[in-house]
Amino acid sequence: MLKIWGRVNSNNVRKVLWIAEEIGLDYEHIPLGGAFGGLDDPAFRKMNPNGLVPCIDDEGFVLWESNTIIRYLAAKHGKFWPADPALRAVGDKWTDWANGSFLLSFRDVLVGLLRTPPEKRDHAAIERAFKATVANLTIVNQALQEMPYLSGQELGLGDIAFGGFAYSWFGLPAERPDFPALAEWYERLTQRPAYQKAVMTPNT
Ligand SMILES: N[C@@H](CCC(=O)N[C@@H](CS)C(=O)NCC(=O)O)C(=O)O
Repeated sequence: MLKIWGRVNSNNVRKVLWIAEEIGLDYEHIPLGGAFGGLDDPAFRKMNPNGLVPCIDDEGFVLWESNTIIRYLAAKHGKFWPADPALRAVGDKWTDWANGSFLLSFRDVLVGLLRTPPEKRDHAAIERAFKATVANLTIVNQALQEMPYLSGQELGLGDIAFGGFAYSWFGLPAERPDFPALAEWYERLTQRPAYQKAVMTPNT
């Protein structure tokens, strides 16, 4: 059976759990990292020498890197994996952008507001990161004004890669600017049982 390692409050882990749920896979989830520890266990390091989650073992095939994992599961099961290269690239673009661009700004917001006690926060750094996050979300909002999903006409990998960040954004204890198209897309995600189960878990 597919095994998935990783704590559920990690957006990189959430996307893997979410796609497994959307596809309807049988899997075993093993919480690891953060408060669960275990990243330095020799057995885990052997699977992922980076000592990071998520990591999967699919019947003996071990894989790490969240975006690679969701691409692998999509390709293997023929879901969220359009044959048309251009259509596939639309989803791929957002998948790569989510971690390669968006997370660069959002990480400091998340860590600052959710994982740092108020008295220890670097408010200037959080404000800078928040502004950069808003600029990035303006791009997402614009895209969602033009198509119902980040991956095109249907839910796809780009949405799955970004959906965890959206959940964190809408749960932030901060005043957020209005992004109507993003909010409407997010509302649709929250109606999906797989998203509810895999992504809408406590952030801290
Ligand atoms: N690029 C990697 C990043 C993996 C990563 O940074 N994982 C974090 C959680 S999001 C981690 O394992 N942190 C240590 C911990 O959870 O204790 C991926 O997308 O899988």
